Amino acid sequence: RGGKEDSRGALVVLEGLDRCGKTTQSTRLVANLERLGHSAELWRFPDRTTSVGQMISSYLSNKSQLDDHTIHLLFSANRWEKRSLMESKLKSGITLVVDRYSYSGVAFSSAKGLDIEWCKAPEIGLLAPDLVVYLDIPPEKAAERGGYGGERYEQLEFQKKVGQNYQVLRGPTWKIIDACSPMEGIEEQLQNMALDCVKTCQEGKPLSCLWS
Ligand code: NYM
Repeated sequence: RGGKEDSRGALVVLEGLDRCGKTTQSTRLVANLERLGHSAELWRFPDRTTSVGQMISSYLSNKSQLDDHTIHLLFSANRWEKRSLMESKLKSGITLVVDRYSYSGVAFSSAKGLDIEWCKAPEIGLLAPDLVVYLDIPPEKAAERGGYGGERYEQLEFQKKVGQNYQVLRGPTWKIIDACSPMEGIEEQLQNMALDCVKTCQEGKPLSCLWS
């Protein structure tokens, strides 16, 4: 235990409302980890490159209509189709920085009125993140940031509900960063949180599964 043979990468997830700065910060985090000598990759969900991902993308851009349960299960399937690759990357020592994960799945779908436990069920058995960083922004502030891009869900009233659902999902692996503070400060806090997490994973912290 704690020996080099147990060394694995960390699963770091960034969550937050649309336009909270997740994409910028996850990109910077990967660059910073690599600069410090860690192997790291940037992942995102939905992964729009797969055939399931293309169905999701077409739904998000209002080019297709799907029942709320159906699209929920597609988002989940999109994570399941990546699960084994995710596990093998982590086991080979690569840290994965993931822009959105199961928490987005649950927070967004339950904002439409779906039962939260029903929403969590298909996520059971996916890999549990070692760290979830929530970039906290008031929905009104997020809406001011250059406007929403016009995809489905990018509306103030909906985002308020999503924010409330995220609060319900918060657990012990969550860390909150004020997304309205200066960008450099966010970058530094995020880097320090991730480095601590990478260290505990290198020291042999076992991989676990959702929801734990
Ligand atoms: N989204 C994302 C969901 O509704 N369920 C999910 O499981 C995931 C991963 O898709 N508004 C929503 C949140 C976003 C949208 O994400 C697309 P992005 O980060 O804009 O590509």
